[in-house]
Amino acid sequence: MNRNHRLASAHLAVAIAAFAVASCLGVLQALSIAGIELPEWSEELFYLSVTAHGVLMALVFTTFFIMGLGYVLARESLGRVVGERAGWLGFVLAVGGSVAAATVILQGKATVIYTFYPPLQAHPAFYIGATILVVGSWIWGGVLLASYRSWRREHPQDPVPLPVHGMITTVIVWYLATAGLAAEVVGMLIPWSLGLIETVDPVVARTFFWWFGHPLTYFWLIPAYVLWYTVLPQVAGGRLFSDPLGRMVFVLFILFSTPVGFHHQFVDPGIEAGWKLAHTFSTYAILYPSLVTAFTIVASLEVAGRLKGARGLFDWIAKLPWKDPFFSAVTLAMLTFTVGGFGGAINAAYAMNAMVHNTAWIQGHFHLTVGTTVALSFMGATYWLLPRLTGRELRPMALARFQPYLWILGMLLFSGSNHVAGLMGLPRRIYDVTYFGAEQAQSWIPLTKIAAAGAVLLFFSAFAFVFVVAATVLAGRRSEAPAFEFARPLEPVGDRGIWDRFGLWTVVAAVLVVIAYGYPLFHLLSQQRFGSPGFSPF
Ligand code: HAS
Ligand code: CU
Repeated sequence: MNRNHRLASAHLAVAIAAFAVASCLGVLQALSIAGIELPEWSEELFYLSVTAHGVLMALVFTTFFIMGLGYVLARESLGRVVGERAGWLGFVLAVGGSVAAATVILQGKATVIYTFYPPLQAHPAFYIGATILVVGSWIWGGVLLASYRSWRREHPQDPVPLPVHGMITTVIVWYLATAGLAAEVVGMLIPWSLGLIETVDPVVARTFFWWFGHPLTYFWLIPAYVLWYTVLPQVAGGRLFSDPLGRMVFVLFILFSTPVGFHHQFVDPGIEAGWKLAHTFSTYAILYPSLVTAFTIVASLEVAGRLKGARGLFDWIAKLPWKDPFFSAVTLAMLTFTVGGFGGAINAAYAMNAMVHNTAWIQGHFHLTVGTTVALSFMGATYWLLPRLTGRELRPMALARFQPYLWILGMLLFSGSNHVAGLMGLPRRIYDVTYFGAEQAQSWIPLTKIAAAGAVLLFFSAFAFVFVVAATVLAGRRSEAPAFEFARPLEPVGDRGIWDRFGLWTVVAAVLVVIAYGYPLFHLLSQQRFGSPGFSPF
């Protein structure tokens, strides 16, 4: 194990362990929805599993992976991680918080799904554990910022290396996002679950949740973009088409990730239509950096193909290294995002949202976005990182090559059928899709079976991924660790420019958050409020 990267490796190990457990739960849920009898299964276990799967995948796997990746990139492109001891403290806190939350979930005392909407109420250890996980991640953010500052003092005029530009963006988005979460969890849910206050206001809590919940999705996505911009063109044998475009994209995420949360609350009463429209506009603004990314990355790949001798319109695609598991995983993840992102634009349109909200379409959408675009990018990143961190070759290579394709096939079936079933009215998060024999429900049932077949393939793909990780770490052939190389841009970058002014952009972003949430929250709170006591159905 590379001694410089112990802290990062510890984070990545926790991420992959969480992913392994959550993958097993995922396939059970899909089989259950398809009406397949599982031994000892019940409604209670189903919802427990949905909660554990969501929390472990969306909150634990992603956060730990991103933290690990951040440390690797800081060390390799800035040559330092400042405050490594604090980093270990953050790690211990994050593990402790996750274990506390996972324990009460598995005991059936926190069956509140990963969005933990009140009035569903969990055991206090769930909310406190989640808070401690976030505190751990704040320390990680502080370590990255300290490393950046230390580098900046030595290089006042240089543009920060792009991988770290992206990770600093991630940290800023995370701080802005988790302010909303802290208000909800510390200000409302923890005192409520401890019995210090009797009731909680669901609409206010949901509003704080989505202040956090949407930028959370970009907290997952930006590190994947970092890999696409800074590693993928290098692995493909090309150049990054434009470095400043990458910086602009990251800065736009700082600005527009947060003031968009009402697109999750179109059907919530109590929020004025005008504000829902305002958040719709900012949602469409946040499509722009992804469209720029699509252009820049495809152009970078074309450069790679042309450097390898392609001359025709599309023959550069065949010249790309499709057998490299990092390359295929990440490129398939990107291709998936063309569909998943398009679905996002549909969700963001008020009228169309009414058709898909709370249906299986949504689980189709987020298994394409976070479940493939992000997760498959991270799996690919693991194939890139492992030989560099362990000094061992991937083993078995054939399985690593095959795994991303199996994931895509499984996801095509799983997510495709969920999208269609959602349009036909299948609600999300339900235990019994027969609806006690309702006629409309008949049309959903074949689709749930296709989804289950997809989920089985996804399970095998996840298993293959975890197997490759374990086999490589334990028994991979030792060889000299390849260097961490990042893509060079086509044109050299000049001096530090406007896109490196993180302080300025954070202030602008904070102002946008205050505009987007200040008045709506003031308006909500100035009306007479009615709270709800807690419910736990199981
Ligand atoms: Fe979403 C719901 C809108 C992106 C995750 N989203 C969710 C939920 C999750 C989630 C988890 O407006 C469910 C929450 C819940 O439990 O209730 N989403 C959007 C929009 C975008 C978007 C506008 N979502 C994401 C990402 C996620 C994510 C990213 C996770 C990582 N989403 C919504 C809305 C809802 C929603 C509503 C609420 C629905 C409801 O009613 O509940 C945009 O950011 C998407 C922009 C993306 C693009 C695509 C660009 C394409 C690229 C790939 C190019 C590469 C190529 C490869 C072409 C415009 C960059 C070339 C390869 C070669 C070989 C040539
Ligand atoms: Cu959103």
